[in-house]
Amino acid sequence: MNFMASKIPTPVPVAPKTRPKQGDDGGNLVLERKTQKTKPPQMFQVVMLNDDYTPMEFVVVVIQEFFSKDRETATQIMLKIHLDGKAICGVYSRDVAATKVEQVQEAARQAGHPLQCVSEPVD
Ligand code: TYC
Repeated sequence: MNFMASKIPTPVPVAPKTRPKQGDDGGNLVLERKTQKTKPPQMFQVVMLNDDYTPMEFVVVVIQEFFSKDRETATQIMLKIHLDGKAICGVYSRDVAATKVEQVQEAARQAGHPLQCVSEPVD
């Protein structure tokens, strides 16, 4: 039996040699720079308000805990609130700012202090 006779080589397709036409990218991916369309999200500042009753130490601890400030920075912010009536504790996305306000309000409620803070859009 002649095994070699049944082994017909399969023709390998060869790509035709083509030259890119005028204005053709020759099959390459062309990336075009587009003008940025997405605006950065609106940010919200959490503003804490002064009152006559909440202990200074409580405010310092709240600012440390919920706004991730060290004790010195938290004390400076607390004193600014005490002297100016209010101060910004941090700037966040809408949802994070709303959560901070809830956390502060819940901590104040549990401790029986009238401490208030609000979230407001940054211009
Ligand atoms: N004014 C308060 C006092 O004299 C202290 C205080 C500071 C309260 C900041 C609230 O957000 C506040 N005990």
